[in-house]
Amino acid sequence: MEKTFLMVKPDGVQRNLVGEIVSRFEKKGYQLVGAKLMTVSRELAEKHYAEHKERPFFGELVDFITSGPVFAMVWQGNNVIANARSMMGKTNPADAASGTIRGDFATSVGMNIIHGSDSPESAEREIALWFSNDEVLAYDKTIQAWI
Ligand code: IDP
Repeated sequence: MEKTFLMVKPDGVQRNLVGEIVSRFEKKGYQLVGAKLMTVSRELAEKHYAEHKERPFFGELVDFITSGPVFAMVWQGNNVIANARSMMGKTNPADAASGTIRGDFATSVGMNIIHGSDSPESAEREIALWFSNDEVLAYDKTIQAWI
């Protein structure tokens, strides 16, 4: 079953949006298989955003993601990587449709509430970077037969 890494960024935690965001993915029919509230070291932030190392906003991005607790999650389900990206909305909230998380709750690209893996390769890399094997659970839910 496909898995993805999602993270409520420090702005989302500060704005009490953890429950709202978890609820959206639960209601969609996805299964939460790993979750933790944590502070992020600069080392982890730099590894996570390594692909943006040369971008002018890299320093700002690392400062932001390490500025307060984040809520890191692993979600599982059919096509969860691409569907979670559509539920999040475009990177820049100005372009994100209403009904998406960024479209509904964010106004600036710097503080856009949520991160989600953008491909199967990044999902695999990010889950391994943020979670140990024993923090990602495998369990059955009887409701799964109805999704
Ligand atoms: P994504 O989060 O939608 O996958 P990416 O292009 O991978 O978008 O960028 C990672 C994060 O870097 C974004 O979510 C956003 O917080 C931040 N970011 C992207 N572009 C800018 C920018 O132009 N200024 C400041 N921050 C940016």
